[in-house]
Amino acid sequence: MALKRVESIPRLLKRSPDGHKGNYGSILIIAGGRGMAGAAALCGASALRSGSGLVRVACPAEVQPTVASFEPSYMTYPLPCDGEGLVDFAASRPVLEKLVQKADVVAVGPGLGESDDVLELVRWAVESAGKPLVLDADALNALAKDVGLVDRLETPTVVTPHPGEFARLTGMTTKLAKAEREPRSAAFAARNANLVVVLKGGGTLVTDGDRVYVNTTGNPGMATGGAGDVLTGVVAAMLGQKLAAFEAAQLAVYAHGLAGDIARDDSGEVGLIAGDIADALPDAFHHGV
Ligand code: NPW
Ligand code: AMP
Ligand code: MG
Repeated sequence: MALKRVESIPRLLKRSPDGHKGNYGSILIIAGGRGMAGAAALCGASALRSGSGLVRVACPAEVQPTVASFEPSYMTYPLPCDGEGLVDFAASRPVLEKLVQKADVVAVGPGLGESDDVLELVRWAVESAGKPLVLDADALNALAKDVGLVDRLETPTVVTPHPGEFARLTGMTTKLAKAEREPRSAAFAARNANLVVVLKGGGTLVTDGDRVYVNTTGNPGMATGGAGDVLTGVVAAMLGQKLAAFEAAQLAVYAHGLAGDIARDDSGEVGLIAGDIADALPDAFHHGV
């Protein structure tokens, strides 16, 4: 059956005068690793800049002071890690079990690195967290090792692969993932009614298998390390503000691209870095969404 094309952009509800931080989403981000503290920080800061009420970043203990030093407005939690700065899942599980109880949304992946423990972490998030999920980057690389997990998703879940990650997830070449973006991403999303796929790149696609949205914002200046880690935080923030998964993903990619366009208008494409996108998010939400 043909995909229904969606063009209108959902909006966030206007904030109530007596709103408080508990109303706008408690986000748990599990991210970061040796040399990739920035991925966790960009994700956490972007969730805050997209309206989240509270953001908690759980990251390997080795990088926690660094992640904390980037931004005072989120909380950070050290996770036991191995000698390489990678999450030790068995030792981290009790910490994560406590944190997840306080969370409305859980985002997993940016900068976690690759290890068997990341797959254990993703299994736990899918099978036990019981909260809407955003899976990105190394969470997707882990998922690729046990892709049948997507058939067991029981909570709304947004996956945000770039074409390379999508190719790993589906076992196809990056070339094919790019050439057949719509049917391939829609077929993957159709595996589970809880699953929404955001296939990134110029003209990012959002699909739940029935509907597709093709993003109209963004520019090639956003082809810069960390831009995707920013998006993960934005998607989590939209879910935390009570949008359903498809609409959350749609608004997130639109606002993220718009922030990239605002940053580009300020300083051009060449020197644009991911932090500029995060910094432009408030403007995107204030003036453009
Ligand atoms: P190629 O070369 O074209 O065949 P990886 P990553 C492909 C963290 N980061 N269209 C492309 O393949 C992340 O969060 C941390 C087509 C490319 O070589 C992850 O945890 C940062 N192909 C980790 O690093 C900032 C595309 O995929 C390959 C494509 C690894 O993430 C950086 C690279 O992908 C980074 O975000 C496209 N649009 N985009 C930090 N400051 O801490 C990508 N590809 O191997 O998954 O590596 O995306 O850099
Ligand atoms: P990642 O590869 O995970 O860092 O994600 C890159 C982010 O930048 C995604 O949100 C992409 O959609 C966006 N991006 C990368 N290249 C372009 C492009 N040429 N045009 C628009 N957006 C892009
Ligand atoms: Mg990425």
